[in-house]
Amino acid sequence: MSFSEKQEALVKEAWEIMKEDITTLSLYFFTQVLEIAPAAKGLFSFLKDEEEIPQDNPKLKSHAVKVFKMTCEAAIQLREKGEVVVSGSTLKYLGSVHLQKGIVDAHFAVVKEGVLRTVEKGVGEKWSEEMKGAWSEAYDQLAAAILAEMNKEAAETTDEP
Ligand code: ISQ
Repeated sequence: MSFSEKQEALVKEAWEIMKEDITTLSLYFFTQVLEIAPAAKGLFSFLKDEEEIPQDNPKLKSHAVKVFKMTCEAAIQLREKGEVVVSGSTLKYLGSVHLQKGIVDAHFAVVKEGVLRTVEKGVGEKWSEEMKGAWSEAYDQLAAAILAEMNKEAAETTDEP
């Protein structure tokens, strides 16, 4: 899988704009995902009893920022590192937690839609098909890396006597 210099530049351009308003955009990201898939509220202890998505819940805010920032940083570093690198966590942990929550391919597609909608909102008139392509590719590589860890852990668990 390749990530071109142009794609890297587009992802970085978007990040420079989005980082100014990271909390609002991260909440927008989570809200989008939970609007597409309301059942995903059940995945989070701080959301499972909520009807509406609370915009002022500090736990939600900090988790949303952590996840969205990590996604952006993985995209920014992709070309330089030549692989998905996550900061503030490890791929092994992400594989393990998603496996434990019963996450499957289709869930990653929902979160992808949330990421793309958020970047579109964040960058405004800078949004383009090319920028969408760059974020799609970066996201697909992050999702593939997490899914690979999930499969690895699932295989290890099954192998145990
Ligand atoms: C899981 N992983 C990343 C982002 C998410 C956003 C909303 C719900 C679940 C999520």
